[in-house]
Amino acid sequence: MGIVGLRQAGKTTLFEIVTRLPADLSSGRAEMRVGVAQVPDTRLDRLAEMFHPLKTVYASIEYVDTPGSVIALARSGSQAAALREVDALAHVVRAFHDPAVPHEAGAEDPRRDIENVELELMLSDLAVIEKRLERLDKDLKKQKNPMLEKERAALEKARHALEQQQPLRELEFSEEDERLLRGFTFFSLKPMLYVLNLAETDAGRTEAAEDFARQAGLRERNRTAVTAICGKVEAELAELKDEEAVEFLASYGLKESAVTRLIRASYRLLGMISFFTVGEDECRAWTLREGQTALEAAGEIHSDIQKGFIRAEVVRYDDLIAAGSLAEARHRGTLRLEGKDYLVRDGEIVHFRHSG
Ligand SMILES: Nc1nc2c(ncn2[C@@H]2O[C@H](COP(=O)(O)OP(=O)(O)O)[C@@H](O)[C@H]2O)c(=O)[nH]1
Ligand SMILES: [Mg+2]
Repeated sequence: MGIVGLRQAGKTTLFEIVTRLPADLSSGRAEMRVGVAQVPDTRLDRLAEMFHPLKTVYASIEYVDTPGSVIALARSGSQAAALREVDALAHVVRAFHDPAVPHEAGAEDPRRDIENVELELMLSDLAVIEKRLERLDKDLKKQKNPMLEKERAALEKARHALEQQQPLRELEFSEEDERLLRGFTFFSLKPMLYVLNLAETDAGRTEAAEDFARQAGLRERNRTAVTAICGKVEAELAELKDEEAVEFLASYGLKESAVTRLIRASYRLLGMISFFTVGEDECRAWTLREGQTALEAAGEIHSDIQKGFIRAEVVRYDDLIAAGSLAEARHRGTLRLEGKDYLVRDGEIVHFRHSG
């Protein structure tokens, strides 16, 4: 997930909180920085209580911090190309006021920033489309080709939307068009998480994201989510020990860190689900996309397990908790045997029977 936004919006602060990486003292660095965040999961915590494993492994998301302003970035060739590689964007939108931290566009105005950044991303996509269409027109003049015709039609549909200032993620494309367009890695087609960076005085407003989404008309938008966080409060929180953290949160009227919510929202927006493997050695969350099969799930763990796949033993999280043990779940019949094509669902505990 690429963290983008205007200058001084709080991108690096957010990046360092979610990845728990130390502050980068070489301020003004020009490169992108990559880090990994663990995805908090109370289900996995509960499974670990049941199995007392030596190790508990959470799912993870890779975040990329981008330097400077996304507006400059979208206009530059090489950095824009690097950012096109991410699966989704997290746009950090500044909603805090601090005279000591000047805002790139004057005063803070989240809706204006969202519009401006979206416009820039759409212009960048449009440039890619124009270039490709020019090429396609030349090729199609030389010779008819139904595949290229299809590509041209999909690109023209995309161009039309962008000219109406409609981001591509809001369109409905056929599966074939979606496949044709995927290779262009358009910015405005990527799922978008808006991260409102709140003022300290608003840190306790847990409804801030929902309110803003409603006011700004972001709720109905496809592949779009909104979450809120106060970068400054969370950065201080990250420095504290557990007991102190609880007290600190309470002083803002909060029960949990907003980071948990933010990482979960990222995971959902990316269309990821988790299945679990359990045992005395390890309890672990593995990542799949919705609609992937038991055979693909096996491949996530090891290619040998995939190759030697015989059956998957599957039990829903709630059923395992209700049963209290795998043996009891088997006894109750809530633990099932499934084949290769079984579609794994979020929260299932899976054990693969395999040969070799
Ligand atoms: N007052 C206040 N300052 C913040 C907040 N989040 C970040 N900052 C400050 O804003 C400045 C810019 O933050 P940074 O994360 O470097 O922004 P970036 O340019 O988008 O990477 C830093 O001095 C941060 O300490 C916040 O929630 N409240
Ligand atoms: Mg930065």
